[in-house]
Amino acid sequence: MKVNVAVVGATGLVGSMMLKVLSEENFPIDNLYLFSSKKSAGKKIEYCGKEYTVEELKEDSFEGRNIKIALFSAGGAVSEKFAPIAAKAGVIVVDNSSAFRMDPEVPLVVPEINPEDIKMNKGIIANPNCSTIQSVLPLKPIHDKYKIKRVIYSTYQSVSGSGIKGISDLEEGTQLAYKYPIKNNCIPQIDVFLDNGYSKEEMKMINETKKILHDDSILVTATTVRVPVKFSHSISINVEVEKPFEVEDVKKIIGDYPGMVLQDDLANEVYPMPLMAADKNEVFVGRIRRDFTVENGLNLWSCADNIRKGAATNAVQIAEKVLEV
Ligand code: 11C
Repeated sequence: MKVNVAVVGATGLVGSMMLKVLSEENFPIDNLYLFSSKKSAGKKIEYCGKEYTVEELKEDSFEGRNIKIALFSAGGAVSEKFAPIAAKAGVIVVDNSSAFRMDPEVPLVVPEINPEDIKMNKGIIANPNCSTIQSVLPLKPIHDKYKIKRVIYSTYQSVSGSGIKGISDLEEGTQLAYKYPIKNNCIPQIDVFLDNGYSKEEMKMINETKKILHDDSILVTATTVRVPVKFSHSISINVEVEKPFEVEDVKKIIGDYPGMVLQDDLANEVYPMPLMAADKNEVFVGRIRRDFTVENGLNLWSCADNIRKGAATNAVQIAEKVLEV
């Protein structure tokens, strides 16, 4: 059955990728509606050989159009205002912003991990932060089998996480997205700092991990860093589990899990890298090895395209699940 679909923020980096992934997935679209701010309204966008005009998002944009699903990626303020309006009009919103992620009434979904949470939606489903998605995927089979006690994230995040301005800072040296030059540099600040000394990005990773894995007992800490890479985030993940494990088994359960590709062949110097993960929908995991400093410790390395699996692909996969339930 074909449905009417809207993309809010259609002219942005993630919005454009949402359209690309929708077409790659042959998403069953009847009518497509594209929305943006007033500034970008009127732009023409081609989708599957047909030209669409981007409309300015207004309070009545969702009325009388029988829109089944709206993918939102226009920032937190737009989501805060318009996602409830859309939900009230009967639309199911898949929201890529952080506005509703920690709302107990809103499911936070990685389709390979907790698709059943979609059923409890009241009109809004949240798409997690990009760094969280590619971290919780390898953690899920480990947690199911060995029960995770503690996680330490150290991230190496690409400039595309800051949108077009981040790419411009790397390629043109503009300093629109960051206070400091990003070329030849690493910036240990992603988003604003909070009173507890952590950045907002670090707290997103900490809180979203527990919510997606349905386990508040897991201890999580994070350091998030911007690096001069265009696409794909990389995360070093240190894990401590309750039960003894064999490294080979951890490799197997990660390789067997949907949505992930195991790249771990030291003899041939094979491991995930952002350059190779870019423009792919999967999460690539490797460098899986024992952490000898604690009883049941493990180190691993995850790379994924932050605009695809970290944002657009995960949102479209949620939308596909919505049609299934
Ligand atoms: C970054 N992770 O790389 C951020 C971008 O909460 O969805 C995505 C922010 C979010 O800068």
